[in-house]
Amino acid sequence: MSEIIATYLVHDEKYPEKKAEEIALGLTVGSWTNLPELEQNQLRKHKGRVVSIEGKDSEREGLAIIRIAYPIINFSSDLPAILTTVFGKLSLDGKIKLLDLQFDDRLKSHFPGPRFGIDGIREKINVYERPLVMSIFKGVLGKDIHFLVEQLKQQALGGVDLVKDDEILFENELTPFEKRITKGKQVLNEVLEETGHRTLYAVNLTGRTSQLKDKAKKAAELGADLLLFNVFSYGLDVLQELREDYEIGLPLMAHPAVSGALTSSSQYGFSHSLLLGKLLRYAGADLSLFPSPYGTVALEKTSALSIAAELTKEDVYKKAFPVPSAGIHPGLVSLLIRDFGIDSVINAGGGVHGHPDGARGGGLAFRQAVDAILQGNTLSVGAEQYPELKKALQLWGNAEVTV
Ligand code: 1AE
Repeated sequence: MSEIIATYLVHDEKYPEKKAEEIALGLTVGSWTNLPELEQNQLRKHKGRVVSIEGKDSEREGLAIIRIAYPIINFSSDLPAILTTVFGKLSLDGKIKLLDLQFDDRLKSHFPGPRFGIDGIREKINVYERPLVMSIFKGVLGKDIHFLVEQLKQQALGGVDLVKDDEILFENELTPFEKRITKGKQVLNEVLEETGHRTLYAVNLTGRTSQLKDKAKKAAELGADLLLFNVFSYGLDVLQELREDYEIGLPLMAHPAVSGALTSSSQYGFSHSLLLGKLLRYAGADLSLFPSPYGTVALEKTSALSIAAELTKEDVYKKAFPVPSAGIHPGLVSLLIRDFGIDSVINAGGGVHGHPDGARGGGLAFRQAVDAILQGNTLSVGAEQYPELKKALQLWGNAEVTV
């Protein structure tokens, strides 16, 4: 029988065996023991199965890992149905965290994975041998399109590969969505002609859910490069809808806004690897942003690495880019490359715009830091050769490691 296996961490549970049986029964057929034999037989194929219980003798009393298998005949093959089955009412029932979901091949066939993935994004910009560098618009609320375009130009002149909208930039009269795409495209083409460097722009897809697909199609018609999407404000299934629409056909960059409310507790919610890694990849994100272990909004290193592992491990789906973010500056580049490898995106807002030479200087400093590390040098040695990198390290410091 085809099943999905959910792994839970339970706290303060004196009788994990009992809890596991309650879950297996309660989230599937409910109470059935008093039903007539015929009905019991009919319900048997729908009943959840306790796969394992670990840590029942744990010294840390009450902490256990429980695995439950749910028959896939119980739900339709979509994330809303799956999540409601495995973590619907249960998410409200005591100290319980959903760590992982194991889909079998039949169930996986209902999920698209990234349309482009790491290889597809690399092909778009013809960059293969290094991490990509991304910069974020900053301070654009209340500013007009000329300001935005100039900021985009400066970032691109610094040699970054991607520029993303700030996730808090929504539809507005000064910098409307369509104008951002057309004017952005124009200036990035000018930079391409001038420097030979191609930068892609991820425009923030926002607004009511019912309008998203039409807006995304319009973006594709206008020649947008990528869509940034605040997926956790909408839901994973909305991301999947965007991914599966061939008329949209654009790479999707998933922003983690709101996800902290679902992942941060050690006792409740989802694991980081499941929500920001596995499920985003299955639903179709090409890039997943998450807090790095070193910046201003830091994740524990094991959590950040577990997200990256889910996005990049061998699977039937294309790999998605890990984008460890928040408070990133050039002095962290050696750590980022050591921990996330070259198949990652180094992403910074303040660390680009706050450079003494402006956004262009900030972009250059990041690219120089990457070059220095990949040439086998330390950042300090790179700084002797590159003035912009030197200024960045003087300003923000240098978490020097040998990669
Ligand atoms: C985890 C998301 C990071 C993000 O979106 C953002 O705007 C970061 O900005 P900085 O690099 O911390 O200035």
